Amino acid sequence: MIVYGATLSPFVRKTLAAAAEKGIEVESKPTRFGQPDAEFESASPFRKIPALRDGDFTVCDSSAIIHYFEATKPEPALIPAEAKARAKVIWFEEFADTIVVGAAGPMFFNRVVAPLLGMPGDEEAAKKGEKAIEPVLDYLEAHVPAPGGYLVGDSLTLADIAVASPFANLRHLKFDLSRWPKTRAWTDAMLERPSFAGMVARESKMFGG
Ligand SMILES: N[C@@H](CCC(=O)N[C@@H](CS)C(=O)NCC(=O)O)C(=O)O
Repeated sequence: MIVYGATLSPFVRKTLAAAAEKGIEVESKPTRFGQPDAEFESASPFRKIPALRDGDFTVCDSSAIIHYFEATKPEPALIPAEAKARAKVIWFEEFADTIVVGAAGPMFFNRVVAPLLGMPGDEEAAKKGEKAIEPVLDYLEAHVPAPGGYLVGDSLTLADIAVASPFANLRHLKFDLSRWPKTRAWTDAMLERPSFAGMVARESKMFGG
């Protein structure tokens, strides 16, 4: 199986971490921004990352790909069967993908990605992200468990993976989390899991870390 897209994307990182936690072997294939790539585009018609190829089968979107992993290799389950737990997991995933990334994304794109691509960053948009993330972090501070614990139930789920993933981007941004110590401790512990650690270390090297 091939997963297309650079791990700097929180959606790609989330997908690769989910594969690793489930013991699914995938080849990670970064795509080049703005460069035509027929193989990738046949898996992702709107050029969004991540996309997946499994033989003749292709699909894009991190959630769709992770559901494919879950259906093809049910154990260990990252999406619980029990109704309330499943609903909470999907909520945390949605919260991470839209609310956390919605605030962290403009900071990361305009302060990190744009300079890497030789483009001017939009500092106004980055500053809006900085303001927007404060209530998001306040919410998480009230919900995260102690380091090593889980957001839903007593085992690792997609909720933990999805919420932790964009915190690697905040780390690359050197975003100061000292006002949210529980969130910082829990996300640091999550990003130290073998499913994330190697990826995040390779990314950090790009920024001299
Ligand atoms: N809902 C999608 C979001 C994917 C997404 O927006 N990826 C961004 C990178 S973080 C992307 O491909 N951006 C390039 C573009 O919009 O052209 C998912 O979960 O995979």
